[in-house]
Amino acid sequence: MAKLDETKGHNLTTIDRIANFINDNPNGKIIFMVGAGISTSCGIPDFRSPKTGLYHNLSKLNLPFAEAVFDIDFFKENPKPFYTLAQELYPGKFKPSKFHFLMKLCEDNGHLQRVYTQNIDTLERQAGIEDKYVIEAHGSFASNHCIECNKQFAMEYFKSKVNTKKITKDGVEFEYAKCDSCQGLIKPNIVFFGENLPKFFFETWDKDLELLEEQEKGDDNYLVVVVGTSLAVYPFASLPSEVPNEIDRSLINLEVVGDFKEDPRKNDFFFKGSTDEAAELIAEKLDWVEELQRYSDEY
Ligand code: CNA
Repeated sequence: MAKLDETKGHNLTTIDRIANFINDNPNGKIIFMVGAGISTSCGIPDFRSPKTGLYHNLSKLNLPFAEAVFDIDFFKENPKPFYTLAQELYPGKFKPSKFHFLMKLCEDNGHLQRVYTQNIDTLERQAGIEDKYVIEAHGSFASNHCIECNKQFAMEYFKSKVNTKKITKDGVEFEYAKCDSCQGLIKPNIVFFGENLPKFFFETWDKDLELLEEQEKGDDNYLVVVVGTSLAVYPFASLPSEVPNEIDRSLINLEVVGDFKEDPRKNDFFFKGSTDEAAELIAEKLDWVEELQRYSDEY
């Protein structure tokens, strides 16, 4: 696909905006808001890309509607589609992308404020980004709980059940992970439709938002970079619209989405192309190419 770097009246490209921000501001900090698009090059399909997205591929699971795989009421009735998907997506099978490592390099160089991620693949942490910077807004596979009594369980228990499927004459069967206290179903702490986002997501965003609002008063400068997301799932999708007008927003994606489309601002930047290509171009401008390659090679 042709790369389009729209400049909307300002003379900088998106890549230059991000690279210059880092070069020119010793205290400059970036808030990344990311989605499934940063992990597609790792081999994990996103939800909504036509033909390759998970929703396109879910027909084999006989779901009443595609989102049912992440619907808590549906899971209570039939956990099998989620188990089938979990088996495909389980962390440990994938290597972080160039974009994950670019965010890690931002941390290494003191330019990372936060990574808000909708992804459940834990690749930000696997890229080495310190936990305090990563907000997994939709949870992850890392911990598990009973959906009836909330008892917490170690990752390994659910993992072992997901990985011991049986092939029967009726197809694939799983032995579902059940709570040893109440026999309720156990599921990873991934936020399903109909469940609340974790408290720390809202608490951290409130604090970061305060910093953005007070930028004028402090020594730090901030830039918001939205990457690889359709901005279709709320409340995460509303984060870019809450960013104060004075803060520049950049979007790196295959398409213009969400608030960048509905309520575009003069100081928005858009790079139309792959997230890994953007990572390489930004690294080139910053002389980070070798480190980026090293992270990728040594993983
Ligand atoms: P989505 O709705 O599938 O949107 C993905 C977006 O990324 C689309 O706008 C694509 O055009 C764009 N995109 C895809 N590949 C690339 C690429 N290589 N370069 C640039 N842009 C690209 O996914 P969202 O993250 O917006 O939706 C939120 C859901 C997806 C969350 O609840 C996640 O849990 C869920 N999800 C997570 C994963 C994962 O953990 N890797 C995978 C699939 C879905």
